[in-house]
Amino acid sequence: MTDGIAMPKGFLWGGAVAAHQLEGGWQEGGKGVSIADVMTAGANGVARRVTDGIKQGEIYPNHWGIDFYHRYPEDIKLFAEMGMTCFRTSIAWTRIFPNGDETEPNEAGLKFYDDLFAECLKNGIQPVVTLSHFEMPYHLVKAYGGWRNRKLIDFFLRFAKVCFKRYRHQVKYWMTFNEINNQANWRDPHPLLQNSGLQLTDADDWESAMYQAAHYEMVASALAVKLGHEINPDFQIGAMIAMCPVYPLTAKPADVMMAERAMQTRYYYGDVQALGHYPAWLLNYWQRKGFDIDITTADKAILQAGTVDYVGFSYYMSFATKARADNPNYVYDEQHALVNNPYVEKSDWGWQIDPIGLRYSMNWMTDRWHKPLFIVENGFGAHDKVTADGHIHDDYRIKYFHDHILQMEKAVALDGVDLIGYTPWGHIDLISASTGEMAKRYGFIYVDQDDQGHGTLARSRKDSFYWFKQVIASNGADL
Ligand code: BGP
Repeated sequence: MTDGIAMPKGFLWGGAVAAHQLEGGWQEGGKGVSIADVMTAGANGVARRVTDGIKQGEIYPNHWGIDFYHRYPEDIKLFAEMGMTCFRTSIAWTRIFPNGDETEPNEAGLKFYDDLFAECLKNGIQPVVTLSHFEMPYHLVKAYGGWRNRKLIDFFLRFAKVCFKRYRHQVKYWMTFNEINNQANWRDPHPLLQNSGLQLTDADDWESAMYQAAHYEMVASALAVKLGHEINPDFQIGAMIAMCPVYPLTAKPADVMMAERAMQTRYYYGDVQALGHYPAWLLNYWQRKGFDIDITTADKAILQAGTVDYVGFSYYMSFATKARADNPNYVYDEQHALVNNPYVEKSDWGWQIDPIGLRYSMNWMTDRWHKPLFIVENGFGAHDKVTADGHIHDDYRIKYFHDHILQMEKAVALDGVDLIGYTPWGHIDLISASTGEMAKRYGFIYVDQDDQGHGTLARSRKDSFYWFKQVIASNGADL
């Protein structure tokens, strides 16, 4: 179709991954064990688990990823063939500080990213880097209790400083914590552990523990923003928010209020990171609950001084909610507050497909945070089939991207949203973060591997590869 609207000159088109979901090589080059390395495979509705260290007989798909650690030169050639001008990945914290609390970094790990970024730049692709993407050193969980401990701020800053200094000429766009708000959304132990390294016991009040951990992460993020600008004033350092707008199921005022509270709860992180302070409703809520969150006067100044340059976000789906009589104060608890939205379709994994929700979100964030935006994840996880002709005809993925990119373009061209770029998630098939499956594929590039890690690992181009190539070549005009 040719209904697209060209993006402004210099708009970044790329793809996005995270180190632990594709690199493999989990014990190479002196790498330490990350939280992702002790997460088992899930599948068929069975959730992933975090084991206490590496256990015999368990499957840990992040150990092998798609072997990008060894194959990246070949993969980057394919990215360049597609026309990508940027590539979002993370720096595995455990390659640089294997345990997280060392004072000196691991040179072999730093060298790996020297080479990776050089290979990208050689191919006309600028790296966009997330510092922490669900892969903190496992040792920091065991020895310090993860982000419930203020000491983590220093460990993260040391890691950030080493990366900022080492790659100051190769990387301009950075993000501190991937989907920092996810830990508050799902309100179950897995994301809390995955993102914040919180191993909760029955004695813990999970909710205040979560707010405390998030606060330390946001202080660390704000300090990193300030430090990064000192190291290179041209750095652009962003937040990274998982954006799933929550709609009221009906126009009943109580449903609208519930949806508003859902948005406030899911996105207060953006308020803190972009505006530099906590919103009134949350301070009031903590007071009513009797939560005594450790927030010092110095912390408040740090948050104010370290607001982000832009807001990176992932967008996959929207949600809907409604008020309940047993919840008169509109407390948002995501596990119990969401309802089916009859107006949108769903993926095989139940993720609601809502292209207009992307445009809506872009408007909402622009109005609220007044920062440039960067879509650093968007995509369609699906079961792909290699057909008799040896190809993957993923017209469903093309349709998903067509519809979302069109809404993105309207937000820029018709609503005045300032957007830096667009990096579809998992543009090369990789290990799913939530399920540990290989079968949940997002890529334009197919990787021959199954959930058990069997396969040739050969890469091939799906139909969507050629489609996205033409989108990039036309700067978004030819969808
Ligand atoms: C986001 C994460 C990614 C990624 C993506 C798709 O939440 O930032 O790491 O994996 O979602 O999710 P999944 O892999 O669970 O399908």
